[in-house]
Order: sequence, then C-alpha cells, then structure tokens
Amino acid sequence: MEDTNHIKDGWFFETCSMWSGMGFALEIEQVLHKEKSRFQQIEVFQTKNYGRMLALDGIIQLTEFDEFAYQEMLAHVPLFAHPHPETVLVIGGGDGGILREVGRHDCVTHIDFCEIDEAVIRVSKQFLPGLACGFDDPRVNVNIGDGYAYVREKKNQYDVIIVDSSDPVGPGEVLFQKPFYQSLKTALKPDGIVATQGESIFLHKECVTNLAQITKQLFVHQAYACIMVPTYPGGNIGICLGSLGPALKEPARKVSETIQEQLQYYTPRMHAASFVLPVFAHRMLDNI
Ligand code: SPM
Repeated sequence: MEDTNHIKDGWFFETCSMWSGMGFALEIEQVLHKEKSRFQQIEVFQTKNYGRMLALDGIIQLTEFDEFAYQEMLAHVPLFAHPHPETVLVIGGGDGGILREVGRHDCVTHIDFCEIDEAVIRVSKQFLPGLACGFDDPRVNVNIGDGYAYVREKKNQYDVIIVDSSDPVGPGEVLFQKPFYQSLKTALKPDGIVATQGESIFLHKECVTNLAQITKQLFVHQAYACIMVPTYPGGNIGICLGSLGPALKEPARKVSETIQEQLQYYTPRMHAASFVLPVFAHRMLDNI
C-alpha cells in the first residue's frame, strides 16, 4: 500500500491539535486518490469497513458509512425550521452531500453554492458519486472562490444559509469569527436562518462557546444541536444555528412521506432531540 503521512501498517491515523492527546484510526484497503491542491492535501481511501473516506489535510471529512448523519442534520434542521425556504446559499462542502440534501426540498427554487477548492468538487465527482450527485441539481449555481468574499457581496437574499466548513485551523479560521457571521446575517432575508458546522461540545468547548456568543449577539434565536457521527472525533459534531425569525427547535413544516423515506437520520423527533444537551453544555451555553 502507498505510504502517506497518516498511514501506518494499513491504518489511517487522524490526529490534530484541536483534539490533542487523542487519535482516531480506520483500517484502509486502498489509497484511491492523493493530490495537493492549491489549498490542501486531498485524499480518498477505500476503508475496510466504512466505505470510502475523504480526508483534507489528514482530517476526516466524511466516510460513506455515516456521512448521512451530518449532511441530513446540517441541511434539514434549518430547512425544516423555516416555514417556506426558497433561496439557499451553501458555503463549503465541495463533496456535494449538503447540496444533495437541500435538493430534496421542492419548495427551494435556487441554490447558490460557493467552495474555495475546485479540486474537492472534481475528486468527489470521481470518487464519491453518492454525494456529488448533489451537483446534478439544475437549481444549483456553482461558484469557485472564497466563501467569505462571496457572502460579503450579498444582501437580503437568502432564506437559509448553510456553512459546511472544515475545522478552524488554517483557511477555515475566518469562518468561525464574528465578521463572517455579520456578513451571513446581512445576506439573509429578514426571517432567515443560518446553520454552520459547530464542532464538538465535548472537545471544542471554547470554539462552541465562542460561536454561541457570536450568534446570540447577532440573531433573534440561537441554538446548538448535537449529531452522532462515529467517524468524527469523539463520535459527535454540532450545528450552530441563528435565526432572524422562526423558532429553531421544532420543524415548522410537515416532513412529507416522500422526503422521510429517503432519509436515514433526520426525523421531526430527531430535530427536537438534537437540541437536548447534557447539563455541562447548558452550564456552558445558557448564560453567555
Ligand atoms: N460535507 C462533509 C464535509 C465535512 N465538513 C465538516 C468536517 C469537520 C471535520 N472535522 C471534525 C472535527 C469535529 N470536531
């Protein structure tokens, strides 16, 4: 098997300063693709038991085994919390998984998409067709460039904005800061909702608290939802949500049978349940 920095004896090892002292490993059968784009190291592996896996700069972005949990929740929680979403912006997520989920909503008429690294889209189209099918939707308008620069030009345009970012190390750092959230707010319509990749309530307390503070300052409603994802560090990841109008913690629309039968994680009960947090999290987030 080809040698990469993160592979030893047929295992991929993920370590990161963001969850220092802890690591995660997946047994690998084959390196399917490896390239250095302008922005990052992109790798696709065939794992032994978890399908294909996409890693950026050595950090697992998704496995075919559990990607549905993250994509469904990051897309459907804000989209079902909104009573009638028509225009949607997706920033990041070059694999196309979030687009695939947004596309399930017939009421959505236009989806702007902005990804900084065209190579992630190209590689995903080649190796992850089950996610990259999101790009086949004629409502999707693809822009390659910096998401922050893109959204800064927009005013009063979107019902829902979804930010599927990598972690706040390197280029992604700006997406976890207040000026970016200010731009998201400006880009939303008066009753719009924003949902962003919100890291782990266990592992990234400072980051989660900071996002909660920012969204509390800028939005009418703010909330943090938890998602179980076995192949993310600690087995969980969160969504940070801000709303200028609708309440966030219950769906505002009926989930049609047609959509429900396509899903593997999201249900109206799971929507509400994802906001039920352990008591340490309430102590962290309730009075900031
Ligand atoms: N569409 C899938 C892209 C995934 N984007 C988020 C990846 C986060 C990876 N880091 C997880 C660390 C969790 N604390």
